[in-house]
Amino acid sequence: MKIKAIIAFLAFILVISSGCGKTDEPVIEERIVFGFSQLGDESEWRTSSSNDIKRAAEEAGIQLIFDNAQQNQFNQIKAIRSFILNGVDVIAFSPIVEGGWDNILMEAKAAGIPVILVDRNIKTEEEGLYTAFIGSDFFWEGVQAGKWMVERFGYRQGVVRVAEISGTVNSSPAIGRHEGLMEVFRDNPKFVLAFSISGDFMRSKGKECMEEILKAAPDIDILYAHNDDMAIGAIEVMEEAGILPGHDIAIVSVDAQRSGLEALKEKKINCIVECSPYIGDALMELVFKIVNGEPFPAVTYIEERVFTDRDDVDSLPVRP
Ligand code: GZL
Repeated sequence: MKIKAIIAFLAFILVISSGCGKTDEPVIEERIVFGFSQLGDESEWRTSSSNDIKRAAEEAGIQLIFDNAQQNQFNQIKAIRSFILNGVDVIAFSPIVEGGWDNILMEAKAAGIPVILVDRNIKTEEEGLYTAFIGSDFFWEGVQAGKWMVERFGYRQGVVRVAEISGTVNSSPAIGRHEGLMEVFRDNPKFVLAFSISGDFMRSKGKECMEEILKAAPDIDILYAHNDDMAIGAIEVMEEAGILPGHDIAIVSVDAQRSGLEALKEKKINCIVECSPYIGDALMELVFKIVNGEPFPAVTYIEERVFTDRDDVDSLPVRP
């Protein structure tokens, strides 16, 4: 009997020491801490982007530290540095402009913290300063805008004159959307960029730009606005001047957010190239893969569509 008792006791010790016995200690999963620097809140698109990232982090159980830089690169750099000092697991940011990021990204690299570019891209002197990019192909968007112009106006005799209200100077969307359009115009020389001015992706500046365009190039056929907010601002000025938007002057916009789609339904905008801010879930998936050491794509382009005033209204997306 004694032997059996001793064996049972030794077995008990073995089980406990091996840790395979049941423990009532709660297993606390370490939550991923994710620092995100948002560039600002200049447009409907940006608001949708911020809301989607917050929603996706909440649903993924990721602890999000969110900073709004109010359209100031220095604030973004400060936010990224604070994420580094906080020792977050992953940093991501939507870079307001392409340049000026090398030093802060070298600090993140030295701290061993992976960095994801979200939405916009950057240019750096050094290679390998960020881990992945997830966003849109802005050059493709510019090409789609140009293709619609050729399809809708290519039959015209003579020159087709286009004015451009571009986004934030030196931002990757403004650069890509311009270069994509120029690519199409190189193959269709009857299309001429008669005037270009930056509206910083803001509705208020879109109004100011359209006033300038009506002074400098009143005889344009098409307005190309790099986002809906600036297109809506331009529409207000056109209507105040007795110009029928989408008719007297055709309008091509980018984003396909709520106000742009409303104007498309009213045929005040003729074509919108979609730029999707709804990348929150894909971003969180990328964060998990990077943290868990799983394979992940270095570049993820979001699928996007082109909407026109000839689409069935019921087929258009409904935006929150
Ligand atoms: C594009 C994004 C742009 C949107 C604008 O990915 O960076 O910035 O097109 C927004 O509406 O302001």
